[in-house]
Amino acid sequence: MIKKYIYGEPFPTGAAVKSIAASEDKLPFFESDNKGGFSYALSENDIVYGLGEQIRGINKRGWQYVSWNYDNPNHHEDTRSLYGSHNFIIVSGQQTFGAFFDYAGKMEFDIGYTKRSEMRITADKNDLIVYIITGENEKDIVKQFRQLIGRSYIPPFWAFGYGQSRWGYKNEQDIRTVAEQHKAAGIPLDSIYLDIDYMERYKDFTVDKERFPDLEKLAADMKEQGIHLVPIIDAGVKIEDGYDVYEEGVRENYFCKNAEGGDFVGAVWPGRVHFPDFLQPEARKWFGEKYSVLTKLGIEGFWNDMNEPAIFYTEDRLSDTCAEIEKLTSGNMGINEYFRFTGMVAGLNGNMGDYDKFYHNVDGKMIKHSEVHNLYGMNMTRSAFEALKEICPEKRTLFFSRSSYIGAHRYGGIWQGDNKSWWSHILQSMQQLPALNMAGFLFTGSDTGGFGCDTTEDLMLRWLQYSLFTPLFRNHSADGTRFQELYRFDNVSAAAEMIKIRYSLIPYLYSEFLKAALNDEMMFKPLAFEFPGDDMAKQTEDQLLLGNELMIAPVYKQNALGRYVYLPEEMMLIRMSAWDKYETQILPKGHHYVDVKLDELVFFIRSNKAIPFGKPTANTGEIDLSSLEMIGFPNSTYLLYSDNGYSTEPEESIKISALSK
Ligand code: MIG
Repeated sequence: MIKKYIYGEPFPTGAAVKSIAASEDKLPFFESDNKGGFSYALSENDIVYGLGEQIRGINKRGWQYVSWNYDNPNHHEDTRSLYGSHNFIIVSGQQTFGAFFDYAGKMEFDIGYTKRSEMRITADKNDLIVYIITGENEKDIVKQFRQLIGRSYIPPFWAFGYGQSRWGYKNEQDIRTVAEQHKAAGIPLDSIYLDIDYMERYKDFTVDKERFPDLEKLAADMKEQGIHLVPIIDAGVKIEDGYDVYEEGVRENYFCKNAEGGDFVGAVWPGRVHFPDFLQPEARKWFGEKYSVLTKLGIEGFWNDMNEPAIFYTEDRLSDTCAEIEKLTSGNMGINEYFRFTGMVAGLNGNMGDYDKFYHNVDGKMIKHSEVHNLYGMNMTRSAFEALKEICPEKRTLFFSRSSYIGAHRYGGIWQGDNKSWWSHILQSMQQLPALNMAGFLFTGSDTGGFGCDTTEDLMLRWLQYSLFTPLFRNHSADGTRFQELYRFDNVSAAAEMIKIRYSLIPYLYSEFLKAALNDEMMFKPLAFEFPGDDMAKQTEDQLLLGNELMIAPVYKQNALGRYVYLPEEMMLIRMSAWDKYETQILPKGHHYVDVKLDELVFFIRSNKAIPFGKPTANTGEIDLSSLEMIGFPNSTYLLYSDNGYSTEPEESIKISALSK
């Protein structure tokens, strides 16, 4: 059952699609201070799940989190905010219930941080909606919540293939080389991503003619090899005379305004930019239609970046900073002045104060950005999604965004933002998955191999052994870091084998994805969601259930040649050294140390279950569902969901077939 409690005058976020009458009774479970604060007494064994894309564990207890969409490529245990804000939690224990705090501005979730036994949730203002969900168990609560917020986005089938990306591919030749090298190394590939360098001076919806003289031909040549080009679109629009997007936006008042009513100026990659006011329906429509500039050239997928929005600096703050620095440096700079100086410079990027300096036009009323901050990225992706439905109504377009809020899962996927080539970020990504699924984000994954910092071959192999299970499977790295295309490593064949196994698993992964999307369920679950009475399952932070058949337990520590795995029931271990070379072993419930060599993939099949397993192909276009075999326990049946892979009304093309072993 879902109950809705309204405080003050909440800004309509668009998160919920189902309208529910507000309850008149007193808010259960929480104590409200009627100033935006809510407290809950945590019992010793309560677990708190949720918060989507946040740092730390599957169990969120013991830290303070801040919902404030934020570009933080250097995140670690200390971080409080990441790219998305997903204010949905499930408390599981003494009392079990779900709670969604629908609020567009900044919120704090102190989950036993200030006081171990207290959870305190605070919105900046007492203008929000709280939804309380009770149900049979955690899965049931998630399902009800997902019905409240609407069906998850389903990408085209090809989006389940492997993607190669790097910030730094500078021209057409770089792209062709990536395609050739994958082919030469026998590594399947479905997409190559275009980062900001394809644009002319980082201007959205332009193509640099010198470096990409004929993008249409390049896209067509790639498509012939089964490869899709996926360009990036940034939120900020470059200020440049003669640039149509800039000029139209100014003319039609489609950009965010400053306090004086002029167009607000921030600085990001293109230099000085204006930010489209994605909260205006007309601005959304206008910006969305611009994607057709690229779809006309044969582009079928996009990733939306910098849409928190990230702001490197604003002119006002920069000039104040420069004036202050001049004062600080005019004399002999003491240590205190030195730290003030470095602090001020570092504080230019993503400065909280800058988000108070611009406004959205909502039905003629000027709303301060900071009050609706977390809705910006979602509305950028909404703009693209809604326009593309008109432009290409006959097929799904691939979309994923960096920034998001609850509800954004209806318009596209998200990637997990800028991570690092750190071992801890394999685990971090894994721990985000179930919480993201709870909030409806099914099409997601991490920058495989790590975005920032230099990767190593062993890190890449271990990362692949985890990422090959995630719907979005993309190798992405930052300019200036060590190259990490798989063909650059010594043991290319081990990496290639992992990608082939991915392709063999796609029929299963896609089927489980469709089931999760169509039935409002999770694809990746914490063990405790299926084994609620099992105390060890409740503590397991580095294994996940995948779909209804699998459990994954990747190795995420350097130089480890195995790991401890907890089996909540008897399971079948699958050990693959190649897509067509595997051993199986049935292991009893309990703790096991499992050897996993660097070039092996190990995963588990649950009791009395089996999964379909296909043959690898060069790309998803060649996947043949008639050649599936079944791996797993004898006498088990699997229901395979499949469809034509592109229809925008997926349920019309769904085929369900029973496979048995
Ligand atoms: O400030 O476009 O998260 O994936 O490669 C960095 C360059 C801007 C951030 C994205 C990353 C992308 C990068 N972008």
